[in-house]
Amino acid sequence: MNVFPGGVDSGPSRGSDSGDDRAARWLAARQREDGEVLELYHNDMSTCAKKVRVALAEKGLEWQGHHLNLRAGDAQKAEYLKLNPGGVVPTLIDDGVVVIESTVINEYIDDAFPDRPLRPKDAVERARMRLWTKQLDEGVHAATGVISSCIAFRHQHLARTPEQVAEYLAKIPNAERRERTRQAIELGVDSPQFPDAIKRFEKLLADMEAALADHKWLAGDSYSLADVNYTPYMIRLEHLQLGAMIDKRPKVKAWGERLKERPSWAKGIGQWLNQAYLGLMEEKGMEAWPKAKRILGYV
Ligand SMILES: N[C@@H](CCC(=O)N[C@@H](CS)C(=O)NCC(=O)O)C(=O)O
Repeated sequence: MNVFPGGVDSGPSRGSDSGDDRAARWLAARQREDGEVLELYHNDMSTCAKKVRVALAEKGLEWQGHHLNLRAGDAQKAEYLKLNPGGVVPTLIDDGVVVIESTVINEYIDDAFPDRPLRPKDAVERARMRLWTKQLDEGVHAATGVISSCIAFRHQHLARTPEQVAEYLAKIPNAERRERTRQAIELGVDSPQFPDAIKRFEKLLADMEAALADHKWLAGDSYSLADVNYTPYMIRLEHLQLGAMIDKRPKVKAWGERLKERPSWAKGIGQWLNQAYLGLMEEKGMEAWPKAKRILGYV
């Protein structure tokens, strides 16, 4: 199935030939004896897409990518909406089966490809893992969208014509997300949503610091989907020049460094970094920091 024939990308680099990569290819080949290739509809800088790319890398799975330009409304096209009615990335296709919602996709990947498990065996740790991933879907991801759009991404929209922006907004299927996005584009960091979104991250990081005082990874002693799923959100804070929120928490900072040392970081995030986005987030993040700092009460 190929919704956007022109948009097929090559997926993760196959250039290097480390022992890790050879093991990964062997594993992928073994798991896909039927010849089927996983397909991922994604975007280079989307947090949710990064989340799934990191999980696929942790599993050593090969995949074929279809890269969508979100600002141009690729995810709002009728063909794509048949796969993902919310008009968002990512979407995974496994042997013709369409799986949406990044948290669900990552659990699906762990179920369908049980080698190198990403969920703790212990029931308590597994419950903790789900409490972390649940929070992402119940506010933290939305807060990321608010912060990212209010600070930086609004400028990508504002560079387009008012008619294009109106069309983009009108095509957002979810009314709440449509309104959040409209306010972010029109008002930037003066959006009424901005302060609560920043504070949501402050609470999240405080909770993480407490959890990481007790164990090495978020849910316990083993690396799990909790760590996978939050990896892109930590790097987003850094890109938006909000790294001071992490720096004041030594355990979160050290955990963030451990995430970056894993080969899945380079494969799922590092090699996809888009310089145009990075430049915009850096410039606009520096402009927004004084306001963010005031909201956070940092001196
Ligand atoms: N709950 C969804 C959220 C997905 C989502 O919000 N994706 C964003 C990128 S991170 C998107 O595709 N936005 C569409 C747009 O910007 O037009 C999931 O976890 O998969």
